[in-house]
Amino acid sequence: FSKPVSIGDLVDKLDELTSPVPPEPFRVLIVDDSTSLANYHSAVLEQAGMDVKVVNNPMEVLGPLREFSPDLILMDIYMPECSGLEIASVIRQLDSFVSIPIVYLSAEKDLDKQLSAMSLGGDDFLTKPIKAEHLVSSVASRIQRSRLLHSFMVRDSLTGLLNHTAIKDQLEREMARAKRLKVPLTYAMIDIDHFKQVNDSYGHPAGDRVIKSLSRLLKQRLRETDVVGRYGGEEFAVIMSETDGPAGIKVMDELRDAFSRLKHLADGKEFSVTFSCGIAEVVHFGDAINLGDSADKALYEAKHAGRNRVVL
Ligand code: GH3
Ligand code: MG
Ligand code: MG
Ligand code: MG
Repeated sequence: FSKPVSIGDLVDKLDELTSPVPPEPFRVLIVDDSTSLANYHSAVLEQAGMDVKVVNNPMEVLGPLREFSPDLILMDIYMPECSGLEIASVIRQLDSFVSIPIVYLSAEKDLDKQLSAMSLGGDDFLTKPIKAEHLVSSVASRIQRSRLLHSFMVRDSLTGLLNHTAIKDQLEREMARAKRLKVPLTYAMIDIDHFKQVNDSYGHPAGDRVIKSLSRLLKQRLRETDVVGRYGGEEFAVIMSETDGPAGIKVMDELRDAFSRLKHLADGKEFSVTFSCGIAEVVHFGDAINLGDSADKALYEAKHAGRNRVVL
């Protein structure tokens, strides 16, 4: 190695390389009034391992857009009910879909018309008829780039955990899911104790290593279905689906104990660090409850009761 590499970075890299989670197949939504063409393009993309949904009536695009959550939309332009350009500009006005790639697939050969289509929220223009390999490679490369961009948008750069915005989005989604399925949900907020002192005594880079070691512990010990994020500087959030408060306490208290036992090293000096945790649960869905506020309150109590503890 030309540059010094920390054990932590190597562990992270190894985690990535040995991750048992296979990549999700690319999801493509085809909007085309021609059933036969749509089915042909769908077959081509499915042959390449992608998940495809077809919508023949553009007015019915919103449902599949929400439920299927495609990586990319392949959009016809001339359709009797409504033009693809109009649909694209509507989709672009929805917050959740501002960045979804929209690729026009049309017989339109006029360059000016193609350009004006792009200005209405399209990302690319492919002309029909199109060779199967060309369609597959155009769609795949767009999706790869957009997934990569998306992963940078939602990840915190120091720890690789979800960032503040992403964890809040995820909490809303998990709340909706828990309500729909009537299953409990637990939300935990973690705040490292006296972190200012850690920085003051051992330096900011040592503080950063403590943050990374906690994030690694959270990633290793929590379930695949738990959602972990870095909420702020030395604050973390965990969403545990299908878990009630008491079960959540057990999980978080084990983590608290494990973290407090870690030995950190700076300038040859050994030290340990603790965290406090506030937990909120939803079990009765009639109650209007703000999980963020409740967890915050519990965290405040944990701090005031002396830190290094978990409070529900
Ligand atoms: P408490 O037990 O009450 O939480 O005390 P505290 O010192 O942890 O609380 P406070 O919120 O006052 O201080 C948090 C400190 O965390 C302040 C800031 O300098 C430090 N911090 C925030 N983000 C980072 C970071 O990314 N890296 C490092 N090294 N320090 C950070
Ligand atoms: Mg058409
Ligand atoms: Mg704090
Ligand atoms: Mg703190």
